Amino acid sequence: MRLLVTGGAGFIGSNFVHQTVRERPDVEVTVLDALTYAGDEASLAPSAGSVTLVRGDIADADLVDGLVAAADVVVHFAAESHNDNSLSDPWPFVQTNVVGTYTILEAVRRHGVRLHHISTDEVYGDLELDDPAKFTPETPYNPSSPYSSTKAASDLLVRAWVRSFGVEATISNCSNNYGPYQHVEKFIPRQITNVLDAGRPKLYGTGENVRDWIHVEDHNSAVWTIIERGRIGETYLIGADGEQNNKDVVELILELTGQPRDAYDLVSDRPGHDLRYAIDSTKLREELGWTPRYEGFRDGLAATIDWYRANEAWWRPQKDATEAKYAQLGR
Ligand code: NAD
Ligand code: TDX
Repeated sequence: MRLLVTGGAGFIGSNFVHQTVRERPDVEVTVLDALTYAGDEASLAPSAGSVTLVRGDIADADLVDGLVAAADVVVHFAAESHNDNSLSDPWPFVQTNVVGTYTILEAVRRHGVRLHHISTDEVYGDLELDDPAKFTPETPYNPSSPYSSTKAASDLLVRAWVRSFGVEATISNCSNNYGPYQHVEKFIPRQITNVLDAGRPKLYGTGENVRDWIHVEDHNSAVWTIIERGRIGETYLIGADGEQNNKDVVELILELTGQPRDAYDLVSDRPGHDLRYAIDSTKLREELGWTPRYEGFRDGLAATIDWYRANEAWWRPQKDATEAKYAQLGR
């Protein structure tokens, strides 16, 4: 199989590439990545000899056309992915997430190539803290931020291209990922690297917001399950029943790094901050037989802390610029 991975130098995409190279030596992997601030060639280092990296933009129709024509399957991870950035400057989110996905769709339509589109649970909006409900594939779309609204738009484009043009695509909407190679702007790596830097974790608001955490390896094993066994035109929700509020996560990071559990700062809240996400992954588990392998969040988080401790050379170049951006926002 010839596989084109967009966004393969980012967090989830690079982990997907490593998992693929490790477990499926018969797959020929090409990565298309613009290497924005969020993409890093160094994230692909462990698989360097086994993949081809093309630096380019998913909205570049000519480039995309040639790469898609030479592929059997496209897995589309590339996106602008950070909510806080989308509040400061929404335009790159419209350009990459909407126009970029449109460009990929037109290429797979022309060449009859199978597409798997990677999306997020944030397209469903948020849930109340005390609501037992979870998101299901039937939950109406109700995105809150420029980031999530452009991801919702990209999902709807994929659905329309399936129905109108017979494009062979599947979609997955996953909950919050954690693990190696995640940019230090994101919640868990930001707090881990703050502590490793003798700084303090920064909790937005009161820290009550709930996220449904999944290890990135489990997300990617689900993506492979859907590529191999998913029904064309279907949407699968990926989650591992990992609900935690942000305060509990910060306290656990502090405990695992030997710090007092109250050694964090409360900072100003994110505007429009979604309260709670929770995924019901019954369809993926029952229809396709997928199960997550990472059982305990505590063990996964401890391993992630060890990874950041051992890989300072990877995250250090991004840290100061990231914190300078947060300082401007008062967060
Ligand atoms: P990331 O920001 O770490 O990586 C995104 C990658 O896309 C980077 O390598 C970047 O260089 C590349 N990219 C950005 N714009 C591009 C363009 N115009 N052309 C080519 N490449 C471009 O993001 P991530 O956290 O790895 O997320 C990957 C995908 O998974 C996204 O589609 C995101 O919406 C989705 N997702 C993420 C999470 C999460 O918790 N991180 C959860 C659910 C879904
Ligand atoms: O310093 C922080 N302090 C804090 O309390 C940061 C950076 C975040 N937070 C809070 C905001 C959220 O409630 O932590 C939670 C997680 O924040 P992010 O890591 O920014 O993730 P989130 O906004 O939940 O979105 C993530 O999950 C869904 C990814 O960034 C998206 O790409 C994915 O679609």
